[in-house]
Amino acid sequence: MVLLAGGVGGARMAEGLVRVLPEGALTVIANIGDDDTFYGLLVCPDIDTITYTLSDRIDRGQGWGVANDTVNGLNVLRDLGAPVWMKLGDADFGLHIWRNWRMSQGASLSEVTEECAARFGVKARILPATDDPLRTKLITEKGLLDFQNWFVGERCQPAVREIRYVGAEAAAASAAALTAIKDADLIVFAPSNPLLSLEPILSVRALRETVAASRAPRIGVSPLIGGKAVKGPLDKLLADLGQPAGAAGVAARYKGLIDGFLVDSGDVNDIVAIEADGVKVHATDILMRDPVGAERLARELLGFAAGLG
Ligand code: GDP
Ligand code: FO1
Ligand code: CA
Repeated sequence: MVLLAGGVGGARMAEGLVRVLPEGALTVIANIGDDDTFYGLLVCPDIDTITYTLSDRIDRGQGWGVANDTVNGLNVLRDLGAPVWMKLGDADFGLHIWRNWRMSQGASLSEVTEECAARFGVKARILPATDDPLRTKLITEKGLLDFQNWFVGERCQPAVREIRYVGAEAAAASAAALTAIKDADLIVFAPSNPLLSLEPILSVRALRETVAASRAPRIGVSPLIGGKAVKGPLDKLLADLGQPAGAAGVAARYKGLIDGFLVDSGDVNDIVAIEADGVKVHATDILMRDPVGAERLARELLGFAAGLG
């Protein structure tokens, strides 16, 4: 089974699925559009959020970073006059140093991601969408901003006019990710941000084409409940860009790529529009309050998929 995933929404869905599926059955294909370099170190927030969640290292309150992490390293960087708006904790720095060390020895991002997951005892395969650079950039009222600059540095405030996935056209899909999609008997679109997490993955042409051609059931989960994001800027972003809102707006973005879509029980008014596109809808409680709630949603998703199959 394949899960296309961003950070927090993707990681929660992954956590539910690993609790239900046989060990080794889940491959998570992660967004790398959020990646950036800090102090010369490549940082991969979505891969790391998934890895930390599935290894139970995650700071659950925050949704990213390592639980109970300290910021001694960052404080030294501040004393030295470096910019410190990105809160990289000490334990998190350990992973970034290791990743960069392994890559300086010639390992690919796919290799280090899989190696890290194995060492941390993650019971799923985690793969970046591509080993090539692919960066989300936003054209805003304040000019062109790198993703983390807009998201963390500017707290998502500057209105966004356009989103670009720089490097997508030249990026080759991860070979392992392509094989996983081809072999999958179920493809799930996590309740991730479509614009900032899943569309960067799908901007890698071969990945999109392989999902489009798959005969397996393909199911999305809405990241919006009552038109509002559970967390993050998705609702504001859709409004800024003048894009269709709500669960139906998200489902429409995946037209031709999904066969089924999970919406919240309160969003039954969206069902007619989604089913008009030939997508079957299942309405339920789609909020994952904790790992047990995520497991419950994963079971419902698998039951819905079996009915579509
Ligand atoms: P990010 O990379 O950390 O921003 O995470 P993702 O792109 O994977 O997920 C962000 C989206 O997850 C947001 O739009 C949230 O609304 C959505 N989300 C977070 N938690 C939940 C949840 O429990 N249920 C659902 N349905 N969506 C969620
Ligand atoms: N998000 C924040 O809002 N503020 C931070 O200081 C921050 C630091 C950070 C460090 C490591 C990491 O892996 C993620 C971090 N995030 C932070 C989250 C990051 O911006 C993600 O890209 C978001 O989930 C948005 O997709
Ligand atoms: Ca992200």
